[in-house]
Amino acid sequence: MRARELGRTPVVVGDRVGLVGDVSGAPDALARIVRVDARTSVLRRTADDDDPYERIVVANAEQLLIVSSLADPPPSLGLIDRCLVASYAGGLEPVLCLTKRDLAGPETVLERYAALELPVLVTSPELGVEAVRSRLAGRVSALVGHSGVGKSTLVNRLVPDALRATAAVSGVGKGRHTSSSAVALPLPGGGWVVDTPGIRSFGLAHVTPDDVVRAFGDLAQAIADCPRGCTHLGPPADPECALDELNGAPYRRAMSVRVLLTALTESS
Ligand SMILES: Nc1nc2c(ncn2[C@@H]2O[C@H](COP(=O)(O)OP(=O)(O)OP(=O)(O)O)[C@@H](O)[C@H]2O)c(=O)[nH]1
Ligand SMILES: [Mg+2]
Ligand SMILES: [Zn+2]
Repeated sequence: MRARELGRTPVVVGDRVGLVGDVSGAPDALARIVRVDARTSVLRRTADDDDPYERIVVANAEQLLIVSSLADPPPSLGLIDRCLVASYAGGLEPVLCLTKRDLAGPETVLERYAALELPVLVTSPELGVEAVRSRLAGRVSALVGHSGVGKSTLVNRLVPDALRATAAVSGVGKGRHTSSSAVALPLPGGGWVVDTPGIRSFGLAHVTPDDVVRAFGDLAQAIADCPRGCTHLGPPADPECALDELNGAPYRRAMSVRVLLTALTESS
């Protein structure tokens, strides 16, 4: 339980805390959280873009696995864009995790994000999870995505005694979620994986275009030359955006980041 002196300080999954009391973990043992350590990263989302109430999805995660199924439900590029934006803004390294390869191919999704040079994991019941395992080894990673994309299925394959409930995709989009709270589980080889409940949208009311662009070293330097208040979308919105002066790979990356930034101007 929380100690009274914590006041309103939120305690979220991934937080590192100080405990006093009985930390044996035995049934009926009672310990109090007396301190929440400074966070190294914070993944935030708002309920939607018009409701600026911010919630923290996970604290201290180093990686965000953006989980999308290739079919059933079909991939939502808009949600992937939004999760990428939140990940860059929150200081997490994004990883694209495409599930249900047995049902459809990954080509269209991969093409959209190619210039971002993201790590990509592709899974299916027939493929082993070794690549996922080595990606997560020794690090704190969170899984986010729509309901029914296979987050808990993947966690169960990584952490055999996790026993996370999974369920057929029947009520997706109707507010039915199989997992109802975020849980951090220790990985057998070290590191943690955080399974989160499915989300329908990812509100970005708290994110500015600069937050996103600054996650890319070369682009961060370039936008120092942008006019004040530039949204980096290019003409006609920003005819003097310095991203248009780039060439080669940085230019291609900048144009991909622009695709993501349009998520900030659309509603979730
Ligand atoms: N064909 C196929 N089905 C899969 C795959 N991965 C998961 N599934 C199925 O997809 C359904 C949903 O999986 P879950 O793991 O419960 O999905 P979730 O993302 O945890 O869903 P929420 O907890 O509601 O957010 C289950 O019936 C799984 O068996 C896959 O690679 N291929
Ligand atoms: Mg789940
Ligand atoms: Zn600009």
